[in-house]
Amino acid sequence: MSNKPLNGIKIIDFTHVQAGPACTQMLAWFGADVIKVERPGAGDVTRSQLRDIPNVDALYFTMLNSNKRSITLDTKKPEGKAVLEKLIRESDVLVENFGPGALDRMGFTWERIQELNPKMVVASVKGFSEGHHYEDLKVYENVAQCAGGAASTTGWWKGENSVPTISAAALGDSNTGMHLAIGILTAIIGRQQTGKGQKVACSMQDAVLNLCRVKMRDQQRLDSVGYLEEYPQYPHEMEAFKDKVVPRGGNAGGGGQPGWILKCKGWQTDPNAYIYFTVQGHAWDPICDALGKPEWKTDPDYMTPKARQPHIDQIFATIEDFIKDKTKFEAVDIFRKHDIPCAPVLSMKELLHDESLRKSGSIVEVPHKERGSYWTIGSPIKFSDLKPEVTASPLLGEHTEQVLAELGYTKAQIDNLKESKAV
Ligand code: CAO
Repeated sequence: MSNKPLNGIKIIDFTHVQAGPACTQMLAWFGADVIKVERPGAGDVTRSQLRDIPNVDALYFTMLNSNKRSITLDTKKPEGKAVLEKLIRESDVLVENFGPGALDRMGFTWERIQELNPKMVVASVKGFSEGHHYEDLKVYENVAQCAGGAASTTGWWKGENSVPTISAAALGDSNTGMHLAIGILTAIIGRQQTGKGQKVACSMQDAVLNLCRVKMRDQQRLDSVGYLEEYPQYPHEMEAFKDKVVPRGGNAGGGGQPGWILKCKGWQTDPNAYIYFTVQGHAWDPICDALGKPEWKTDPDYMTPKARQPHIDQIFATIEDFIKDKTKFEAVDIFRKHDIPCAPVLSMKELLHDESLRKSGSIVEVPHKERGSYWTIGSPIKFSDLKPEVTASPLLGEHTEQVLAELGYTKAQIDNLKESKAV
């Protein structure tokens, strides 16, 4: 294996489902030795969830656990605890996303871990942060999206579908894992200065809220100004602001630039025949040129963003009319020549087969012992001197004997551990 920046960092990966595994997978891509610790016989629940091939690790597992090693260990048995203690003594980081208190109940409190290895970084994902009035709650993705402000601000503000809405993007799970990865790397750098490890925690609520920063901005603007001029409710549906609660904005831009999802040729039958179009404030002239509407450049009703806002629906309707005989790709090809920020709405099928994504390593095919091969999402972070290579997720307990041998266990001791069902 070529030299990678995190080579030499040993991580006990006590994670399951998505939030924790996404974090440790990324650290494994960058060179860390990530040892996934799983319950004998069962393993991470995602191994068997939503299987597409009988008796083979599900894609849910393989796509979140590449580049790791797997050992089985019953950490509630004394023999299993002893193995974990040895591992803790020899590792740099322990990452976990158990329900609240589970690690303590297992006997591995922060104090105990510090006794075993004062240099250890212990990183946790929980639903809510320590001391929060909901700290005892177990949390999954959509719960976090509701608790972190994403659901109340996503979706439609009128009609029968005007309910808080969940994003398909894993804002609660993988996003929290990415935050945690930053925390772990920071603690490792901190340890270089102090010689000591520390506890790193990221709650799913906080990680979602961190991505909803602009909505918290809007709440404060609403409190002081009384309305939000870039929201689709302004200026024709001002009653949406009367309670001074940030309303859902449909597909509006969210920043200072109005935007919307617009229909292209074929939208009647293709659910993704759309583009996202942004009316960038200072780039109005190119939009007028692209649409063949030069008169709008000097029309006082259209010249400034403020003047345009009351007509924004009509502007979007005009653009839709212009692209109604063009596919989403043809439409983008026209607008890109005018430097207009826009993109086609891409389906998962299109993304999976996207040549550019495959070329850049963002979508990769990985050989797997039991599946044949599978496609997964590679590192979204690109480096000039590191090309993360994605290797298969481990089978359950594939590396148990190897890791135990590295910890100094003899063949006879390993057999004893197997007999006691501790591994
Ligand atoms: N050996 C022995 N016991 C083990 C073990 C092992 N190798 N690995 C886990 N366990 C035990 C734990 O110690 C715990 O035991 P107790 O509850 O008796 O102390 C038990 O397994 C269950 O752990 P859990 O509470 O984490 O599992 P759950 O399925 O009930 O809950 C989840 C799952 C995700 C809701 C919960 O873990 C959670 O809230 N995690 C924090 C937030 C989070 O990360 N959520 C996102 C998950 S990604 O969608």
